[in-house]
Amino acid sequence: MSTTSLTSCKQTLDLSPKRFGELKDNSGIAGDADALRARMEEDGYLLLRGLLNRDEVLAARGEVFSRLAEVGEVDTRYPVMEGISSGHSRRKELDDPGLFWKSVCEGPKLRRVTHAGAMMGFHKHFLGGQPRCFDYLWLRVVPVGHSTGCHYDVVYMGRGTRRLYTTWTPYGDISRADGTLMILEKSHQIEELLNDYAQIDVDKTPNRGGWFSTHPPEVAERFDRRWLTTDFRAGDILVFGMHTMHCSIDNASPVQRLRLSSDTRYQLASEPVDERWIGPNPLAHGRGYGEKR
Ligand SMILES: O=C(O)CCC(=O)C(=O)O
Repeated sequence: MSTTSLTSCKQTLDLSPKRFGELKDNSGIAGDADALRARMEEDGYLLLRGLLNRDEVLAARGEVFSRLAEVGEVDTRYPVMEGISSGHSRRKELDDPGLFWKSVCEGPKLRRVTHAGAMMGFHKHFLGGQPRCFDYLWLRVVPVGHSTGCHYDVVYMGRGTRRLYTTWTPYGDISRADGTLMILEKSHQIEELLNDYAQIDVDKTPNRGGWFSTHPPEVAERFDRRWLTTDFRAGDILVFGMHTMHCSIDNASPVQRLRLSSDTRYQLASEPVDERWIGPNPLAHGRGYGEKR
C-alpha cells in the first residue's frame, strides 16, 4: 500500500515505522481457540481475514445503501452499491429519524452478518461458550473528512462483564485512505490509561464525552507506540477488547465514497450484561437509535 499521507481527526499521521504499522493477520490461528485467546491477551486485538461470507457482507452493504438512497444520502446517479455520497440528506424531514435509523440498523441482511452464522460461530469458539451479541448495533456511515476520536470502548459499555469484545466489520473493500479503524499497539497494557481514563462511565460524567483524545499523532508520541491498521476486504473482521485504544482514519475517498462499517459487541450469554444495549428498544445513552451520532 503506497499511501503517502493520511489524517485522523484532521491531524496528519506520522507514517514512519516508529509510529505506524500493519495489523497482524491472525487467520492462521483462527481454528485454535487457546491461541486466539493468548493472542488477544498479548496484542489486544485479532484481525481475521475472510472469516465472513463475502456475499452476505456485500448483500448487507446493498441493503444499507438502498435505505440511505431512500432519504437521498446515496447518489443514485451511480450504482447504489458504490455508496457514493450525495452530500445531502432528507432524513431530518422524516417524522421519526430515530425510527428510520433503527430500521436500517435492524435490516435482516445486516443482522445476518452480525447476529448469526460465521460471526456467532467465531465468538462461540473464541469465548468458549454460548455467545450473546448486544441487540444495539453501531452502524457507521462515514463521509469524506470524518473519523472517530481515540477511545476505549469500556467507557461506553462497562457495566457488564469485562470479557466483552468489539468486532469491527467493514461492508466492502475499504482501503486505509477510505477511513479504516486503527488500533494503538499494546494500548491495553498502558497502566496510566487503565487506572484513570478507563474508569470513566460516560453516562455518569455528563459533558465529558468518551473520547480520550482527538489528536492521534500526539497519543502515539505520548505513549511511544504505533497506530496499526490495514486495507480491509469484505469478509474480514477486527476483534478487540474493551481496553484497546482505537480511532479511525479520516475518510479521504477521492470519489466521495461513504465508509460503511459496523461495530458490534459479543460476550458469554451466561455473564452479566450492560443493560443499556439490550432488548427490542435498547436505551443506549438515553435516546436509543435517536441518539445524535
Ligand atoms: O468505525 C469507527 O469509526 C469507530 C468504531 C469504533 O469506535 C468501535 O469499533 O468501537
